[in-house]
Amino acid sequence: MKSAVTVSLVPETRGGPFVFTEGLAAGCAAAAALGFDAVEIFPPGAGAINRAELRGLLDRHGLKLAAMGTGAGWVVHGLNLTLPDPGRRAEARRFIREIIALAGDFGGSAIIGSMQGRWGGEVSRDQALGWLAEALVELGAEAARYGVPLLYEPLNRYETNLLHQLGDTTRWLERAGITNVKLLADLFHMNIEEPDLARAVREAGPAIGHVHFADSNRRAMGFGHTGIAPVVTALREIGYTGYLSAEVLPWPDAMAAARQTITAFRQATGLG
Ligand code: LER
Ligand code: MN
Repeated sequence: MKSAVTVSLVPETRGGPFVFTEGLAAGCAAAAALGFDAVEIFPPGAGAINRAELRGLLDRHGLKLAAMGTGAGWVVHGLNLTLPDPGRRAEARRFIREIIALAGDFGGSAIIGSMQGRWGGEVSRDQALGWLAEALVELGAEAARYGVPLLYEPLNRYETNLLHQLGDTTRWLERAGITNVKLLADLFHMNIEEPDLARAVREAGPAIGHVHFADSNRRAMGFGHTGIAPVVTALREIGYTGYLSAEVLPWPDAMAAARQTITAFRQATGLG
């Protein structure tokens, strides 16, 4: 397993669960200084990232790109994959495709979290899940062109009403015939939705492609009450070799949250 930490470049996410928010250069420097393997970047859009600058920063600091979030499509532009307007859904897919291409050039996966949207009003649950499935088929195929999976993240009940648990999501992906899409297991959402985190990990097995490493209160691991040892044991049992990526509140401040994360990562995994 490998360690990663989030860097958000979107001013609207201040106050949200992103560790570093002072720019790409500062975020990469801090991540490398603390010994992280990788950064997970939350960009305002694909066009906001200068590829040469990102390449230079990753190379200079010996970092990898763990993944890239697409949520700015929702937070900044109000787009998502289950909006009733077909034009807006198409815009949402275009926004995500561009991030898949950008992240893919760096060997990283794009994340569909808040871009999944929700059902309600004129949109039934079946209709929303149908549109989401269509989008994941198309975007999963796009990610395959870069040799990476697309990551789909079940969120807790306060953020979506579509899919909340790893098990339900795995079964839905299978039923819908969606390929090259892996689960993002966010331990914060799972703490709300899963009866047993380790069991959920074991049951999802190879379907898991990425982990958001957050404690019960969305602070750095160790600052809440999640028992991480059984979760890491379960991840080992399923042969997980991906990232434990800190998508956590910068509490009490960004450096302290990052330092606590890497300490907890080392204690829990014996790695790094
Ligand atoms: C949102 O709560 C979340 O967990 C993010 O990873 C989604 O983009
Ligand atoms: Mn997450």
